Amino acid sequence: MNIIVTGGAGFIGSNFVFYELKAHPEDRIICVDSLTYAGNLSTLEPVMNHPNFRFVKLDICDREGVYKLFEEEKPDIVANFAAESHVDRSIENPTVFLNTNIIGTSVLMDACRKYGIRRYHQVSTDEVYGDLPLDRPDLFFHEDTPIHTSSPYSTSKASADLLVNAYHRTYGLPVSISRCSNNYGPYQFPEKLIPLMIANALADKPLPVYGEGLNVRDWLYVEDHCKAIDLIMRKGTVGEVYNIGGHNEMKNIDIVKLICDYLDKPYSLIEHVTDRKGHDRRYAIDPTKIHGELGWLPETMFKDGIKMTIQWYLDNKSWWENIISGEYQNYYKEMYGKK
Ligand code: NAD
Ligand code: TDX
Repeated sequence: MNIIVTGGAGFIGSNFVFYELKAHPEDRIICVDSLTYAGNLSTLEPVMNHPNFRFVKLDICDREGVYKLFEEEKPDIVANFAAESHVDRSIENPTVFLNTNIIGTSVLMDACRKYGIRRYHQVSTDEVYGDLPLDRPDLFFHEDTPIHTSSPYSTSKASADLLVNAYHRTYGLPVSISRCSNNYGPYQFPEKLIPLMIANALADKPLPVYGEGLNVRDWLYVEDHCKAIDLIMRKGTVGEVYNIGGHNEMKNIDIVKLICDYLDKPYSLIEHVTDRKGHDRRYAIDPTKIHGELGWLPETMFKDGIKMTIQWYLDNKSWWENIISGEYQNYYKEMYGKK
């Protein structure tokens, strides 16, 4: 099969490309990425010369370019990972989120309609459900939990999900949607909580925790997410949504302390900074459906995954040191007012 993976130079997309080439050597992966600040071609270096891999630098909003690619490659499956993905950036500048996350999704699906497709898979997020109260540990997000978004990012992702459902109902497009909780692992851009804290702790810089650090996220190792998407896009029921999560809820402050412990850094590096506007309190996924229908379960325990992740950042300093220079420094100064 020919599989287009958009956003494959980013965090989850690149891990997915590696997983697909390993797990399905018979398939061909065409990676589409416009290489924004979050996309990094050096990540894909190990597979650049793989006979079943092609990289195409292309913006998913570029209709002409996308149609030309579909004509050339005749994809069987499109897995759309391409997105603006950072909540804080969406609060500063929503427009680019609306373009890529909504318009880009519609361009890809128009191409699928025009050229035909076996499956269009939309990689979505648990953030479309909004948040849960901190004092109700009995509540979880189910696939039929109403959409109730907080940030421009989550609203753009929810809008895309609604469009995907509309293309299924109106045009009969064979779609599926997955909504996953927070991922961690290798190649995550160090603006996100875990890699940011690792990079700062290694440099003995302050660790900026929003508010009291009591907000809760449900963490999943990236390869487990990739395995779930692989199953859904190949075997999941057309027209369905699948939640993906590992029942691994943690308070932000506990994650930051754990990273300090692993790196033997003092908690005095922790600095409580102004809270994120509209900060979602708790995310918690109920993954019963994907387990029951497709047999998926997370395989990586957090205690192992976080060790592997920290070790990866220790072993691959040049990867993240390169990308946190330049434009990122300006963003960081604006966010936290210091270097
Ligand atoms: P990321 O920011 O690391 O990577 C996004 C990639 O998309 C980058 O390589 C970027 O260059 C590319 N891209 C952005 N705009 C593009 C455009 N217009 N055309 C082509 N390529 C473009 O993001 P990520 O964390 O890997 O997230 C991937 C997907 O998974 C996103 O759709 C995100 O919403 C979703 N998701 C992420 C998480 C998480 O914890 N990171 C959790 C659930 C869902
Ligand atoms: O410096 C920080 N300090 C801090 O306290 C950063 C960057 C984050 N935080 C907090 C905010 C959140 O409660 O940590 C938590 C995690 O923050 P992020 O890493 O920015 O992730 P989050 O906002 O939860 O969104 C992530 O998971 C869902 C991804 O970025 C999204 O793309 C995905 O959809």
